[in-house]
Amino acid sequence: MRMEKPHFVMRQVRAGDSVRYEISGDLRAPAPAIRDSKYLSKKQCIEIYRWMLLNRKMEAALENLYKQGKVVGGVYFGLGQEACSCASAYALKPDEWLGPMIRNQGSLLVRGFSARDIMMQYMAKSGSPTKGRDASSHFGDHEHRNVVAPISTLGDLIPVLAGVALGARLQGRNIAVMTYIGDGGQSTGVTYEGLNFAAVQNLGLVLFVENNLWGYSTPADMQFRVEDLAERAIAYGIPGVIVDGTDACQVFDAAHEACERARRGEGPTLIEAKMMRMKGHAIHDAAEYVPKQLFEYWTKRDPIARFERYLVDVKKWLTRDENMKLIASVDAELEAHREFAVASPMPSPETAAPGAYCEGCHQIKPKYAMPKVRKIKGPGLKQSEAAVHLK
Ligand SMILES: Cc1ncc(C[n+]2csc(CCOP(=O)(O)OP(=O)(O)O)c2C)c(N)n1
Ligand SMILES: [Mg+2]
Repeated sequence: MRMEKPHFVMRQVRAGDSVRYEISGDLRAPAPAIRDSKYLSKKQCIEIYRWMLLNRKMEAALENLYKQGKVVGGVYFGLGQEACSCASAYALKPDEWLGPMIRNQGSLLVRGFSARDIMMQYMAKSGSPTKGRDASSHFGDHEHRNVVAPISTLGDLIPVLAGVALGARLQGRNIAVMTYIGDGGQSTGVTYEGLNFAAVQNLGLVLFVENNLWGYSTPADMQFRVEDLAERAIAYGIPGVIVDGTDACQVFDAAHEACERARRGEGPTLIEAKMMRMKGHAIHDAAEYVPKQLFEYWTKRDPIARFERYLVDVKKWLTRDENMKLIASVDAELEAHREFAVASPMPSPETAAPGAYCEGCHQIKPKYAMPKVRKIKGPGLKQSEAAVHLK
């Protein structure tokens, strides 16, 4: 799935203590056309488009809530990455598993969290997924939505998700499990360990490497030497795929094919999604270090505008009127969630301590049962040495 290669070079310019980046090359190239999906129906394309709209509009609402002083802590954005979050998670089945990273708020929506859950979480409301105990992304749902709660340490979700796939394998099932890592985070040791383990065990891990060109304020060119991060798949002995992360159809098709491979028990896939982080690292970061031309280049590749043009002008799957109605319905849904979240109470002080450690208040039940194994009887084997095999 080779894609257009942007031909520009970033250069670091130092003057005394200050550092800035200059960019040179051809930044005038027009956005390529969306590629038709091999798998998505008209209805599914429109559904993904709706998730992407909700993702973006929810983040815009969160920015306003932050400016009104209603958010506790920061806000993280996936602006420009909505196609990658939404179309990837859309490829998973309900009983499969997702481990989202901080920018994958769209994936959380697709997986069944509502905009109000995410907004209440940022405002640390008592009705939020963590009941006000965390004010950003550290939540999941093991019971219903099969979402593993992330921790901040970059890369640590990879072996965890590999472990979830191994758990399913011990139940005699091959499932797809999906997680994400940034261009910065993929350089961590645990990324290597987790992916290598998944590779040798043929576990159904679908790893999206979200190459958004920045790891905090460090440009991609300054943190790895390979041209495409998908090349790293060669070192694990697994397929590496490159997609245009701003093209929802390409993202879905790659995710779907990787999930199908996982379900066949053929092992992990690394998918590099090329796109651009269109805001700073978080709301406190104005991203002034990013050359303006880079924003202009990627604005032409805005995932929602491109998908909208594709659905309305190219495929004619939505009339202008239907598109307006769809946008209005997303606005209305979001406004109801925003109002609910704002009006809901903060936790009362006495709820702060209980539940931090389980005092019988949680029932921790395994999602899966015990491994399905059988004992192999062999001559000369003591009972305790008997090997176990999967059924
Ligand atoms: C192991 C580890 N090192 C450093 C950090 C601090 N940190 C948090 S986000 C970030 C930048 C991540 O960049 P990237 O992986 O490209 O993801 P992006 O923010 O671009 O989505 C850093 C260095 C961390 N959370 N974990
Ligand atoms: Mg990055």
